[in-house]
Amino acid sequence: MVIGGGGHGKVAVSAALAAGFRVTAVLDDDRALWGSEILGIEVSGPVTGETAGAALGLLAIGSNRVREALARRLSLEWAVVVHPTAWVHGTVRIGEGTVVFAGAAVQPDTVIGRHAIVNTGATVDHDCRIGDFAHIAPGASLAGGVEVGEGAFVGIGSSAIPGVRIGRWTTVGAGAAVVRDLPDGVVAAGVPARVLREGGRR
Ligand code: JB2
Repeated sequence: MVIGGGGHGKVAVSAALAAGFRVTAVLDDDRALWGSEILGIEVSGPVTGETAGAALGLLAIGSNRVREALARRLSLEWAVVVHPTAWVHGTVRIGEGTVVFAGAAVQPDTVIGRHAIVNTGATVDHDCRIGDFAHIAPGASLAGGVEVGEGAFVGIGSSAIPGVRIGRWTTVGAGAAVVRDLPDGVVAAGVPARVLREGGRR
């Protein structure tokens, strides 16, 4: 059961199917989507414990805050989905509900939390720590030993040098280069990345 019938849901369904899961339904609260299909699978709703039933679930909504809220509200068993073209070393630990999309690479001894996203073609080097509900966007590159806090969003094509810490619920803009630690809850962008705004959340 994939929860989220938007763009992220579509990529999540494709990854789940490629990984060999049987996707029986896509749930969404948006009535306008009910009866439509994602990759041949019907979208229905609303999103409740009852509609999800006893299925193995996957939260497939890009917003880190929304995934966090739904994970608290729904008590399902959550799938871990790794696209078959992603390369994940055997020592990597991945929390429930996390997805690793096509072409991503995750190197030894990295730990990824729950309901996180390692998006298409992202690379996560050795000994990284990625928190619950974090999102490493397509093509982003984390060097060894990088820490990404809970709920942080690391934007498309950005990079982080070895050992830096990206704070909880912090947003890193597209193409940014993180060369020093970023505090919790900020928006940072640029090369090198500078804090643009305090209190950023997504
Ligand atoms: O609070 C919510 C909520 N907010 C949005 N509760 C519940 N139950 N559902 C919510 N949604 C649902 O998530 C909406 O009804 C909508 O169908 C879906 C979000 O779809 P959308 O296409 O707007 O975004 P997305 O999250 O699937 O994809 C975004 O993030 C991805 C990572 C896009 O920016 C994609 O391009 C991106 N790849």
